[in-house]
Amino acid sequence: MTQNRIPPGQHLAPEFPVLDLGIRPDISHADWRLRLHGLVAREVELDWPALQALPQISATSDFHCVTTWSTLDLTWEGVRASVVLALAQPLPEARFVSLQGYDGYTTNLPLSAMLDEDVLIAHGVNGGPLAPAHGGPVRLVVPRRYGWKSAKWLKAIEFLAADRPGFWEVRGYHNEADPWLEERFA
Ligand SMILES: Nc1nc2c(c(=O)[nH]1)N[C@H]1C(S)=C(S)[C@@H](COP(=O)(O)O)O[C@H]1N2
Ligand SMILES: [Mo]
Repeated sequence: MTQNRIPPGQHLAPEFPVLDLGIRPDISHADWRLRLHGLVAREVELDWPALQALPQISATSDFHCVTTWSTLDLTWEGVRASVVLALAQPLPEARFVSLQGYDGYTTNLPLSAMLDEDVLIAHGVNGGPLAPAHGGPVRLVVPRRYGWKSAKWLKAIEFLAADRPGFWEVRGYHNEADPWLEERFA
């Protein structure tokens, strides 16, 4: 059964690898903020207690990095991205989001993809808090896209009318990043 859960060109990693640009920001729970801005009716700055006060869920999904490793059955704890985004009341013109991490990393998604029910703003994985190396205190998890769309150390979500390619997207990675279609490079 595991086999048909591994997208083409991927292989199973022995554990959950760590991959990023090598800048690992050290953000305490007390210092963490998530800013929602751009085409919104209400700009929001969420802190750790405010995130904890939202409805918490736990959801299991698979993770596929474009460098060909996959990790199955990661159980994430956090808040549905759709719940967080609704706080800002996105304007009708908003059709894309730009995600920014505390390391300066950016990536982009259609707003509709951010609203998929399996997209999580996560602060825990596999029964423990999200380790700093995996993007703690808080990261995005987008199971239906290659891992580079799952921004670690999540700092800001900007709502846009026009798409704005992120760090890897401007360096030749595919804008859509569906692992089942092998959308690796543009
Ligand atoms: N802020 C930030 N998020 C990031 C990255 C990064 O360099 N910076 N790398 C991406 C890539 S390419 C992958 S595969 C995943 C890896 O997540 P992991 O280190 O928890 O396995 O994080 C993604 N999110
Ligand atoms: Mo990746």
